[in-house]
Amino acid sequence: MGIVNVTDDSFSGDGLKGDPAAAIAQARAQVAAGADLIDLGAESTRPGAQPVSAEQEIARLLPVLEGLQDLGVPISVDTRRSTVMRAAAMAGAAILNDITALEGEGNLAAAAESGLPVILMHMQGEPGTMQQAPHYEDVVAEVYDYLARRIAACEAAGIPRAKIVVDPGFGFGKTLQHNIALMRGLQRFHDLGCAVLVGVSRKSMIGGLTGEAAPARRVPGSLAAALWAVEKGGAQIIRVHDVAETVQALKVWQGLSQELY
Ligand code: 8Y7
Repeated sequence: MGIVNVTDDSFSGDGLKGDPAAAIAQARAQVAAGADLIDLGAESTRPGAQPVSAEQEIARLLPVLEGLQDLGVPISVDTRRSTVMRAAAMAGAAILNDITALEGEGNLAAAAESGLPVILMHMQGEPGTMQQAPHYEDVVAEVYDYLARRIAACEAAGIPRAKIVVDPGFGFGKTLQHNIALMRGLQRFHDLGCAVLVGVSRKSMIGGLTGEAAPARRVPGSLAAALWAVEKGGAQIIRVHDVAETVQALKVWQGLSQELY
């Protein structure tokens, strides 16, 4: 899954300043590089980021969705708002990616009515303050139980388990130790009966393990984490900034592991 941001800033320094043409070109380049999905987001959750209204979010997303009707791969829309979910679904979005696991007002209903698959991500706290003091007794068990409860809420709202992807939410209210524990415990999440998504591309976890402060220089570490998540954790979807690099790494891993030759 290639990441395309139409925000004024982003965690990874690739914010495209709300320019639809640049976002469209980036999505097409990622598909050419081998992306099977594109995740499109218009709201930065970075601490201190400018708040974006629902109207602005929709105004940024729609021209990009319209410009990518013929993209050839499904587009997920990263949003926490039910109004944005409805507008995105109307404009051709194929998946809803909600970092609040559809906890927002009306989100379960909007997602169910859309009939689209959903990505449920775990987060402790709120984006602006979640990294101040993350705390868990048993991070894997707590994140697992939270996702199990959100799957149950989805099913009660009419979203079948077959349309749900789960995501432990790396970096969202987690210390380096929590992120490492979740990576090591990733296999456990398959008991939920859903596809598992991992998003660690250029994140602080890579910085914490390497000492590399600049997100743009965390590509090699992100590749190592992606391979680990697939090999040891059985992750089915890897959310990344660097599609060509990740696809090449995965092709080598697949060639070596699956007796294709
Ligand atoms: C994730 C995400 C971000 C993630 C899912 C970044 C929107 C931060 N991270 N969505 N979004 N999972 N499902 O560094 O890990 O890309 S934003």
